[in-house]
Amino acid sequence: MYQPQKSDMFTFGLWTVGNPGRDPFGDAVRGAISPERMVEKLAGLGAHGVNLHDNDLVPFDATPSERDAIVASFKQALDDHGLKVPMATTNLFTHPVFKEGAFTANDPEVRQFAIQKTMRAIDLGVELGAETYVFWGGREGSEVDAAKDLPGGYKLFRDALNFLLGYVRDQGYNLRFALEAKPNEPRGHLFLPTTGAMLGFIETLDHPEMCGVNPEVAHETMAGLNFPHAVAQAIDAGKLFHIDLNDQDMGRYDQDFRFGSVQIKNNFFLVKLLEDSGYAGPKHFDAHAYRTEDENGVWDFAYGCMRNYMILKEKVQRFNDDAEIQGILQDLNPASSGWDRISGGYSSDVAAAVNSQEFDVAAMARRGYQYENLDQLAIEIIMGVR
Ligand code: GLT
Ligand code: MN
Ligand code: MN
Repeated sequence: MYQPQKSDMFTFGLWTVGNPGRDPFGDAVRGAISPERMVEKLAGLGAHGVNLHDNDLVPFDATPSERDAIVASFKQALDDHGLKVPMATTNLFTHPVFKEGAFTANDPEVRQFAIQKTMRAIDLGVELGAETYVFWGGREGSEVDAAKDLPGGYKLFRDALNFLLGYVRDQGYNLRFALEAKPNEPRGHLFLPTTGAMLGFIETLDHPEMCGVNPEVAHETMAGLNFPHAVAQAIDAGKLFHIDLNDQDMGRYDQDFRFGSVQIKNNFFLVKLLEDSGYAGPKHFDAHAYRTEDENGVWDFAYGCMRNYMILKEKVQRFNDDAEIQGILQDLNPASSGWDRISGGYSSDVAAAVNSQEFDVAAMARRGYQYENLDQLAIEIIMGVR
């Protein structure tokens, strides 16, 4: 019942299951796993697809013929195991050339190189079948604000994205951009730190209709925000193009833990939001196994992410089918012809009617809302006793 199927649309990055466990204080603890083996193992576990940065597959300094051989072998593995590449992205953060930024670097040569690298990575992603292209500005930010024209940084980011939107249109690619926010790490302060900030920025681009967001659990939580609320705003705006699932303790570094391992209640409401809204895109686990793990632990981690989602999805179904809970929710949200007049839009007649309306404010203020009862019922479902 909790066994993931390809139709569940679970995906992993090559950089996630391929994470060797390096951290700022310690070296890699696991050896490299070939992309072909990752494809085979993920397909066996029930995943739908695998995502990648250009350099997860093709090394930074590969020659064109080396690139073609690597891509051909990877495509063969995808075909052999029926796995898709729904999303691709560019690594604009590992190489030292990007230490001061990529699209927002002060050095215009670095910015042009970042554009060239991204155009080539877009070509690679499209060649592999990607329909979503993620932009995570890992080095776009600052520690030393004295060195940066801050509004100018936003203009540089916009100019780069507008140019790349033009490139995608010129090539006739079927590709949408998904912008991913993060408050900090690896820079002291990253530009566009939250999903809400991204949603505002998108409307300033040349083709906002081609751009949405890729919110990540860990990133919003690092900023002390409630992740389901951020995702809700993206859904409301029609901009939830992609999602990065993982888990995270509030107030910590970017932990990227197994989905469902930390904030069970928030995870439940996140799955409820995704399922109830009919989100049909990939559910990407941007997470990695603990540093304690060998390769077997990596596959335990990957299976656990998907299994936890499936379990929470079944809990959501229970919540939605629970007559007592649904009765309370109906009481809490009564239909109202009075409100319908307001949501139907402004008119001077309705304004006059609302102005002369009489309210029993004391009775309204005395009302109880049964939230203790409702929340306890939700908790009992999540804890498996209801
Ligand atoms: C990096 C980052 C992620 C982004 C990836 C896309 S790379 O691992 O921490 O949150 O989604 O560039
Ligand atoms: Mn992260
Ligand atoms: Mn991410």
